[in-house]
Amino acid sequence: MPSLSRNRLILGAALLGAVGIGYACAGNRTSSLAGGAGNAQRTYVAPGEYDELYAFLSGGFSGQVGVYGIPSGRLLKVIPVFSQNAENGWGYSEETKPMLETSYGFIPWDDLHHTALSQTNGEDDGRWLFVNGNNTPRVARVDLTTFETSEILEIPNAAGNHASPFVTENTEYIVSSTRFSIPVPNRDVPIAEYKAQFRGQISFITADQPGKMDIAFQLIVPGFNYDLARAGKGPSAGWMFFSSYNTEQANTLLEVNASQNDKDYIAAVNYRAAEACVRQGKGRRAQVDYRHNHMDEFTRTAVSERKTSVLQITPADCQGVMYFLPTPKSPHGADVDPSGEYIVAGGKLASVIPVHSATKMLAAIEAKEFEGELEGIPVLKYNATLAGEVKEPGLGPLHTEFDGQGYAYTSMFLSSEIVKWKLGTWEVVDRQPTYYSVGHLMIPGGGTRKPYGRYVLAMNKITKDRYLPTGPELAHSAQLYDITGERMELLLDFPTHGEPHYANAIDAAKVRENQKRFYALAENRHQRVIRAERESGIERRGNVVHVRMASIRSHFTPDNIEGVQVGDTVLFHVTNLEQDWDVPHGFAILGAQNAELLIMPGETRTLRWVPLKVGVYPFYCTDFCSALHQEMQGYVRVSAR
Ligand code: CUK
Ligand code: CUA
Repeated sequence: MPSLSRNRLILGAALLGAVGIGYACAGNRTSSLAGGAGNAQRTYVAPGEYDELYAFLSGGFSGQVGVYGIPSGRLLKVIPVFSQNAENGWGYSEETKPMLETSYGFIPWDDLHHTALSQTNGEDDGRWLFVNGNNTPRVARVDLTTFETSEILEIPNAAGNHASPFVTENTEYIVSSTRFSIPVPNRDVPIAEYKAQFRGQISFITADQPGKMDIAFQLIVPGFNYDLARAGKGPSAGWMFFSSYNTEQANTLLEVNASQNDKDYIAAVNYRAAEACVRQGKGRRAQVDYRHNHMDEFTRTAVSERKTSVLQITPADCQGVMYFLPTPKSPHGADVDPSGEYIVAGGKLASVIPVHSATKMLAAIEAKEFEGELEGIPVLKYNATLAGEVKEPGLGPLHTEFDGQGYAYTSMFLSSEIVKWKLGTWEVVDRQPTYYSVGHLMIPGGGTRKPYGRYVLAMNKITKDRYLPTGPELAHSAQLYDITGERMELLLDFPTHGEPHYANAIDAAKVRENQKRFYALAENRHQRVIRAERESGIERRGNVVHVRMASIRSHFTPDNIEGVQVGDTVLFHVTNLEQDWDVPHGFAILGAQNAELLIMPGETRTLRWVPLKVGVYPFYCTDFCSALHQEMQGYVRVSAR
């Protein structure tokens, strides 16, 4: 046995050496385990007790969101957003399919990177979680009373919706910008004409009315890359700050490197000025094609509507809408501290972390301290806006969050660590290794006026030897640190669902009490609802057979169905008649092409089935609902046409 564990350590060290992760070594692993027993107590949530926080971790290429309890790291739920999810029939039931419609057709997948909680007065309010779809540009709203995706908006003139969603102080807007510049409107042009024909685009999306998300206006900007952003507050209220690079407008990164410029930029967008510009009638409506999908509250059926125009403005038409703040090499994150005074850039190839001052920026704009302009957009002087630089912080600074106690925490991708530094003095005061290459990090409320603080969560890009291996594909990892003391302390590693890029966490008290327990049957306005078993029945219309079915512990009505023919389209509209918390019923039939249904109490869900062969087909409840769950079943007879 001893030789086995020793071999594992040696193997681990060899693997790490091969990928060049300098900070990680067997020694580090051992020391991180040293405080184990005490740390275990701090993350232990006793049976029957609740976690302190809900954490929402993006699922990356899974298209979903993982909901975890903090500090335990326990997975509570996976919320499908841009995905089909067999677990609850999301994207398979007829009611949910329209949520995944886009102008490109039905797209049941996306790459979900970033989360943003709704805010009131700059604080997380626990109403909604917004997320982005990176690939086919979309943003979505998740309702935190149901933990269900309630709305998806496609974004026209976007390609690669990485820079989104960023929420403003009172959820007036969520903001999204395109990662890839493309021709606007998109058309057939030579790629080499990038500079002349390609444009960037920043969308301000109204978000405070559920079911009514839409593009308020789009700012059409030069074809640079615009990436991560934060809304301002306090002295920077009314501004958004984006990291921005590739101002060379290179269309290939093979020969012309997008990082050849010594400095890139933070793009500062004054959206109050943009609103004024729109009010003055300086926008123009452009023809586009995009979709808005939302879940109707009473029919619990998704509606997908096509939209055909969008309001656009440009910096040239709207003076004072946009400025560039020079920032060392390829900034990635652009984060605003709780006071709204400091804008921190993560220059991933830079050796310092530059911090801009909102007050100095406003004064510099007033005094016109410009070093030039880029396609008509003023470029401020570096020293005119700079508040300070964190020197030699580590390698590869990416993202910064704040604890509300005057400290900032920056993730260091290349040196695999979190670096804690002090706002104002710019001194590094602590650093702790991550296992391994950390991307985003998250402090609960860390992007708000009032951080909850207490913890920082690292979301790592490489897991290597942290967990039991599971073949070629290993679990991704998150790591929880206690930040209540002077030094950060690693408390917990936990594997995640999909790849977490970013996350938010919120005091459980702001969400827990608002949970919907069931849908009132009396309010169910689904087209084929039944409110009692006697209303159930079978109706044929041409080749379509509608079965209105009741499910209640522990039977379906009807449970013997005849008269179905090969090639018919059978629609099982199953209403769950229960009016109690935690009694879903499931529904599946032999040969079902559309997975299963999971029907919440008081809800109606529809499974579409086309039988292809004669025979007798059993159906049953898939969710263990009572002692007689196994008896909850029935038969459909399928005859030749
Ligand atoms: S990010 Cu999406 S590639 Cu730094 Cu928000 Cu990682
Ligand atoms: Cu209903 Cu099991």
